[in-house]
Amino acid sequence: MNVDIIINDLEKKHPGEVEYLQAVREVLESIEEVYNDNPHFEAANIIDRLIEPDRVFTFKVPWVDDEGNIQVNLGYRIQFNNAIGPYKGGLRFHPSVNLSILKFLGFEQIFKNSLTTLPMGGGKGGSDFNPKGKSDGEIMRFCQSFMLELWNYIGPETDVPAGDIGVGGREIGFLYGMYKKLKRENTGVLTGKGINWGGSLIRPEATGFGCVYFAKEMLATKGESFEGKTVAVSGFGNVAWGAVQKVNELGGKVVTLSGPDGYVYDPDGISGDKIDYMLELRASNEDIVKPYSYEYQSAEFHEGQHPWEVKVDIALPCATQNELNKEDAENLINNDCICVCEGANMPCTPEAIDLFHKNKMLFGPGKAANAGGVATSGLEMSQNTMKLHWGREEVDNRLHEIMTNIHEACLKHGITEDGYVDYVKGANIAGFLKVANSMLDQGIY
Ligand code: NDP
Ligand code: 2IT
Repeated sequence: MNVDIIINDLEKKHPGEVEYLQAVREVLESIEEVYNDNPHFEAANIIDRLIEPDRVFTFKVPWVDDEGNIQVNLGYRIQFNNAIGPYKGGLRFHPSVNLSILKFLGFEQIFKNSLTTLPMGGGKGGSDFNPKGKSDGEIMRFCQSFMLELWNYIGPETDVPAGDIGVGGREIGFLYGMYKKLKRENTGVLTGKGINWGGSLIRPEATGFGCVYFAKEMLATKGESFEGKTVAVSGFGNVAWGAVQKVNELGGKVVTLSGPDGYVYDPDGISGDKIDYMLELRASNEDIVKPYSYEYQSAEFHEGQHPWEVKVDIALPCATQNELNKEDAENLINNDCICVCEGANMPCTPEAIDLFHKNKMLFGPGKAANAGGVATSGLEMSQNTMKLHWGREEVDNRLHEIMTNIHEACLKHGITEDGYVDYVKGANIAGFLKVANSMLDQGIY
């Protein structure tokens, strides 16, 4: 395999799809050695078959706003790879959504889902719809129109969407209602459902909890823990909320949150009712974090800045892709940060990751560290299939065990000669091997 040639060819086919090309390059560079050591992969042309999605659906989503105007957005579903199970992955509603972003997310999801140990393939979807400032009625009408197109392509054994940026419990409810009406079936076709109608306990918290469990495992390899550590978190959405809760439980102190407008620094720590306030802030549909600094006098707001300039022991980027760049990485390193663990998908740029590796820091890549969300979606699917409902402790224990297993898999494949663990390499190889071997078993189709 020659990574540069593959990426150049891919770029010719898909010019300008920068996020997708970035995600593919990272995986190929990590697995190059294993791939070349196993000629049967090349003989089956696994790479060409893996880097293109199985299929991509794009559709128009017309809806009527509160003023009676007819709006039109673009909708997408990408079914990337189903070698190990039904396509599975979230829906993102954000104005920045385009094919490149959804293809990067769908590609990452293949390996992430493989790492969870559960039978789920990779997919992703969404829309350039902007939920900011929309009423509940507008969100409902948009979701219903979106599902009117999507329903025929998905199913509990075919493709199971869930939430991502801009899609939480409310949106999943509206989407599920329309699916059920069209399909006339009460099946677990979406995950992240409400607790009264087939949802799983812990799913809302799962990505953030899982990220902190993963960081806890990484810290333990150095004899460290969250106890007494200061932590920078970015974002203030679903993932950030779960992470902040769990850091507090484990004795750490979270001192930042961020939004597209900048970040808040709260040296007193974000705990107790401040965590509940995050939900209020998110539900306000305003998409800015600044109001936190009006609500809590202890906090200061830094407009247009990244939280990574604050001196912390641990950094958990939980907002969006490429939100932590080389300069941010230098700031963290100069401030003696020991661990960076990705709650979001691909939040650190390749240059930032290079620096973390050169400085032998603990670095947990998103496809391993944020797999707790989709893993708990998998547990929701199991409960739906069995028509059972597990208690909080049971789900949390399973999530914890899955995160520990993912950490083990990363150690197995990521340990380098000097004993440093390259978790990027570990996660990519472990995720890849299971998918590639399944593709080999199932022939060419
Ligand atoms: P939410 O919509 O709940 O929150 C996203 C947060 O990131 C918001 O605070 C959002 O603010 C902020 N954000 C979005 N774009 C930017 C930007 N360009 N600059 C700074 N902040 C930004 O989404 P989630 O918490 O669910 O998702 C966060 C990340 O975690 C994403 O990368 C997602 O793919 C990933 N993830 C989510 C999982 C899940 O189960 N939900 C599972 C695994 C990963 P705003 O809305 O104002 O833009
Ligand atoms: O990026 C992700 O893993 C998610 N948004 C969750 C996907 C899911 O199917 O639960």
